[in-house]
Amino acid sequence: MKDNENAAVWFVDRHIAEGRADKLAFREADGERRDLSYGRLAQETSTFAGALYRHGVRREERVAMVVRDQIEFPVVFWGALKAGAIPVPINTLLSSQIYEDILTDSRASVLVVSEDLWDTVRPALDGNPFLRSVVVIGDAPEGTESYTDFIAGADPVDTVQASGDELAFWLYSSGSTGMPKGVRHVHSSLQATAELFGQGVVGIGEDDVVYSVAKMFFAYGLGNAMSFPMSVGATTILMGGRPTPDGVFDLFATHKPTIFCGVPTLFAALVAAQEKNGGKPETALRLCTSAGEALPRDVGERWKALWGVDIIDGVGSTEMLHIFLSNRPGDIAYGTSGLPVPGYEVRLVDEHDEDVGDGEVGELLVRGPSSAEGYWNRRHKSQATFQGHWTRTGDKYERTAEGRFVYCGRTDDMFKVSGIWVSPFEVEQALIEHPAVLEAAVVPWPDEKGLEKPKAYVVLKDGNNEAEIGNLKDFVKEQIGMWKYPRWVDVVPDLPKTATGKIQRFKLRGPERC
Ligand code: 3SK
Repeated sequence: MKDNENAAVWFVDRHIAEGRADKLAFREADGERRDLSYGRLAQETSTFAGALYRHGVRREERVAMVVRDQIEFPVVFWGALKAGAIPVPINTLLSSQIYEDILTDSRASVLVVSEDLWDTVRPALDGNPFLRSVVVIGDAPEGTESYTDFIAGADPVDTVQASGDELAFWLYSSGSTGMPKGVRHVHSSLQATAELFGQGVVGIGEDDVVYSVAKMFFAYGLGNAMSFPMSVGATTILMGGRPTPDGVFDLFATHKPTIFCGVPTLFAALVAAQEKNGGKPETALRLCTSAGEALPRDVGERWKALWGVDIIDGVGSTEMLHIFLSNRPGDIAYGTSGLPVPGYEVRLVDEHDEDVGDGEVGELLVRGPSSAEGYWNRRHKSQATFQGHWTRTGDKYERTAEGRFVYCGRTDDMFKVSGIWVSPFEVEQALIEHPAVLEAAVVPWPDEKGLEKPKAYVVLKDGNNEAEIGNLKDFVKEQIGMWKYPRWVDVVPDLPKTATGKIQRFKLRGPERC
């Protein structure tokens, strides 16, 4: 991509010049099960851009998207970029109140919504002074326009010239607490992540078929399912609905993805389901990626034993757009987040911003070409996160003597027991090594003296009951030491999580925590 080029030229229009007009870009595995070739994608994005102009949308105006993983997602996203507008994909699992907050905060003038999400989005629009067009993909309720009518008769337009430094799109980071923040990204970041992680680490190529359980509104899914495959002319399988183990097994058999991008909770559920079903799964997979939270070692090793395919676990952030620290094919240490992705640099620092040595815990800072421009209208938060070239992640890590990074928790999840730091993640890893435990979350809880001790919430695997977990406290003590074991264990049906699968430990903490 040239410095003065709109990202849509490299990701969309280039494929026509390179002879891929007939190549399959996107295939829906559910819903209407439609296909979209690179040729049609190029045409439809130019038409969508023309429709935006016709509706009076000007450069830099925001086009909010509450759109499922379906073929209109890439059309609206790249169509908006072609017009010089700013697409703002939004999590499809939010409440009406949060949609109202985000739509007001972003001041979007156009909103595109998938039909089945309309009932939740509709109450968010009352009194919104910024929206001029509300477009529903499907039948248009009163006061909206159907997607078909919105684009009907629009003249396709040429992609506007834009520089790599110009703002291209925003993503609202889910934020484990409080109101999501609009993270502003530039055109060149899309290509940087596709080249550094997608091509450089995953080795994605034109013949790959990708399936990502992380949806495209999430930075991890946007790269996995859209920009990485589109950077090489590969194919993506889209599933709009919620992934279940049976749904994923079906998709593996029918669509034969070669790259599967998952999250730890789903890998754990797939391993448990496969172990229960028995037999050796047949797939076309050559590599899996994991992110969202650290992949427990046990889950990675059991997946590899069952499928014979590695999972490269990595860590990224919405602020850095994608993964910057990762294991690599052929160089994997399960239970670690691997090494910096070539093209990124990382540091671990203490509370005085001094670098810490190997074996010590510090906050992870990262620098690289895909960092965001900042948050929208959050000056103090932007200043606290984006410090010169470095971006603070809020994650605590330890670097081993071999240079691999081991996740220790969020800066605000760590707590001290008898004056020694405890990483909830380490205790959770020990708990899920128990054969009856599917998932675990550990939080500080005050004992009778008001001193904080670990408390565990565990979800059992299907078919297991409390009688089968035996003494989980001793089980943990034996693995990771006396002071870290959970003093209380509650068996629960599920754990509170963000839409992208991160455990919301703050929801489990006792009210007394200072
Ligand atoms: O949570 C992560 O690890 C992640 C990875 C890629 C892109 C975005 C995020 C938040």
